[in-house]
Amino acid sequence: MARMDLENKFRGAMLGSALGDAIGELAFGLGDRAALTAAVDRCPSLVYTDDTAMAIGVAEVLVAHGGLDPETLGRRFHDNYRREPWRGYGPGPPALFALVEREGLSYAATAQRLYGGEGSFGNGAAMRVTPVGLFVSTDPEFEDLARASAEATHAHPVGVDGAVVQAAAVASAVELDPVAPFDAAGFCRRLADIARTSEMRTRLASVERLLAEGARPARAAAEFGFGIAVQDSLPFALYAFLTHTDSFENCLFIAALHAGDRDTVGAMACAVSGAYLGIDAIPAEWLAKLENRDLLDALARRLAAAGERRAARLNG
Ligand code: AR6
Ligand code: MG
Repeated sequence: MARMDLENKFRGAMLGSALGDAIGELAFGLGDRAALTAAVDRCPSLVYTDDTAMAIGVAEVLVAHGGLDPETLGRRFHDNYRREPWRGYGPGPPALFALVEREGLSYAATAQRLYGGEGSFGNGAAMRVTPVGLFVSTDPEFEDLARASAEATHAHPVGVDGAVVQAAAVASAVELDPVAPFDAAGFCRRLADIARTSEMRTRLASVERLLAEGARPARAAAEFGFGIAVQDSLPFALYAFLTHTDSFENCLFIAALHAGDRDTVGAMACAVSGAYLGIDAIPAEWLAKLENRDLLDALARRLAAAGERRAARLNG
């Protein structure tokens, strides 16, 4: 893919995900599209939450080091959390950081001690994985890098699997031509092939079935549930994208107005939509209000350049 096309898609994914996060956060308590549009119009600035703060951490490490490992990434998350603890983090990451400070173990080893020793299956590893999906595209190391990015904070196999599946969704969306016909069932099946846990595979099969049945968003949301677990929230985010592949706005409204975990479902769905449709599909008035837009934009461009250098190295 030419650099311009690639940049267009990378910017669409990074800025799109941040908008899904910020607008999803505004959507809590709102019932319909008119109310959410009015809330966005009233807002002077669209402020993102932990989802985007952590995605920025992942992107910063990837562009600085040309790769990542759980320890380097854990340190970056920890530093960014110290600067902005108010971003709305789930309980897991702050507990992890406190434990690392107290006991001095590695981030990955400490992550294994959370939640009674089973590790987190929250959607935190999936919500922030967009830069990995962009950076590695669909090359053979893709799964290792997605896995390593999760393991800094999430040790539960389902929590890690969610990150691998979401990274694959972003990577596939980059590869696909938005003008060609879209095979939603095929997209789902490829993700199910990549998933390692029966929980994620079963849920991806449900997404495919709901699409075939033409299920309305309320039914899909009720089937997946409204929780923060990645096996509940990621399938609904994929449903929102796959039922509205032609419109970033419609994807965002479905994700933000029907999900339980609105900011994170927005972030995940809109990362994939933005990666598929590119930045030009995102409403300019939303982009104009996005907090730290220039930083996100610069990271997306640097990821595109780094991803290209990496592809050249792998191919040559
Ligand atoms: N057993 C029971 N509940 C669990 C388990 C487990 N093994 N793992 C996770 N949970 P956490 P995150 C539940 O704290 O994944 C922000 O609002 C538990 O209820 O690891 O980074 C973001 O915007 C726990 O509180 O954090 C996202 O919405 C929850 O999953 C979200 O938080 C989250 O897991 C990201 O959370
Ligand atoms: Mg959040």
